[in-house]
Amino acid sequence: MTSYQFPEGFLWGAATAAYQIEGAAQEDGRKPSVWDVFSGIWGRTRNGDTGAVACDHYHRYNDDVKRMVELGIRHYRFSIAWPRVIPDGRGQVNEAGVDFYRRLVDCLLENGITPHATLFHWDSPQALEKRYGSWRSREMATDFADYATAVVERLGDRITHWMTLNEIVCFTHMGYGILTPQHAPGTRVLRGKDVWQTSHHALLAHGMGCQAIRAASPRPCAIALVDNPSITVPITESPEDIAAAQKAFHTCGTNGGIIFPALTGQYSPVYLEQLGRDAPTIQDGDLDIIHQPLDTLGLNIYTGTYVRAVDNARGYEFLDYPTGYPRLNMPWLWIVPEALYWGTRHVSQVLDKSDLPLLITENGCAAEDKLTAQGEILDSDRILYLRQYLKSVHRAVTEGYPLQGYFLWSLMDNFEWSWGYDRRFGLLYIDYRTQRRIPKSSFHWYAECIRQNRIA
Ligand code: GCO
Repeated sequence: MTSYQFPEGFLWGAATAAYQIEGAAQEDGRKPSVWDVFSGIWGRTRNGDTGAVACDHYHRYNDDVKRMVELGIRHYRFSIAWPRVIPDGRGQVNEAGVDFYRRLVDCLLENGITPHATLFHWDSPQALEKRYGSWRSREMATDFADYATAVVERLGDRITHWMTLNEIVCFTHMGYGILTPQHAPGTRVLRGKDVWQTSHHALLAHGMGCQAIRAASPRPCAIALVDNPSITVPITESPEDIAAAQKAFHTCGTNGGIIFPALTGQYSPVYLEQLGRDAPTIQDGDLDIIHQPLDTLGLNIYTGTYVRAVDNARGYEFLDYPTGYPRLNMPWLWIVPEALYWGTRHVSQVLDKSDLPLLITENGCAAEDKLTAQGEILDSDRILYLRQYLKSVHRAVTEGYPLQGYFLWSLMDNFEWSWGYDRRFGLLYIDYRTQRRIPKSSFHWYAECIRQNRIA
């Protein structure tokens, strides 16, 4: 019997992102992001929802930090909105926008909570979309680096944990496409290559961003990339299936073209071959810029893909989910708890980064939360999900992989991108009519895990 005790110092946290919670879209000099514009077009999001008000966290951050204290987290991951800090994308810094983050971070620090700031969680300034089509242009990378410099010069005295870009694939491959893209800016392009060029530019932005942060930080700091690789999970743990899952990690999702160049300095050769004419143009020196030393890698993992060894040219196959396979309240949210373990292990063994400290920067689920007549949310489904996934985290830690902490997505229900407010991922239920925060059962359960430093 294991008690699922975590080692001393294991870091427990929760995560959010600016556009999903802040609201105050037009306040204190903020100008529109691509998500304001995109969600403002009827039909792009469920019920026409936008982030204009969201959880009104901009005005309620004080109360939200109190909730964090009740929860017991000592680490909080949030993002900084580029269009608040540099409303036109480049040029003039809006000090009033920076001040919001000063207030927030001071409040966190006063409460013993370490801030982990993501510089970009998808809300790029609309001005740059107009100027050059955002990620379609290489200029986006230099503008991002300048924005990173502006933020770190101003906030680097109180923030020492930085994350560059969140989930490159989601704002490039989901924001640009040959068919109608689901994410902002929602740009149709002609060729697969055009899409791959956008993620290549994002990789460059990450690399230049790392250089900018290091140059601007007044204090020693830790820099992370946050990625959401597709996780291959061996259907059995036979040596053959494990080898198959490791091999398949290169070609699963977009791994070979995103996490591979970021961590190894090379697009995975097998993956490049598979891309063929869709591969991006890579200029001399790009890969060196992209491949910056990292202090931490952040992994966002919600699900996984089963793989088995077979006797074909590749030696593996991806398995479909059978009818009736359990999932939670998103079409892609298949319950595959082992993905947290295998994601961690693949970084060590497939990407050959066994010394790189890792954080789970997001894990959690949407459930069909309903308020009971007594005003409670009894989300035993979320607890079931989290408990299984945390066992997988525990296994990775116990086996000695350098996994240092876990951020639950999300602290509170929020604007779930094209799903609007229709999907709830929070530990705190938000009543959007009144902006009341109601702790769900999972909130109390997670608080107990943190208090005991074990899976409760
Ligand atoms: C991410 C997304 C989050 C989503 C969450 C649930 O980083 O994965 O940015 O913002 O809300 O993943 O889909």
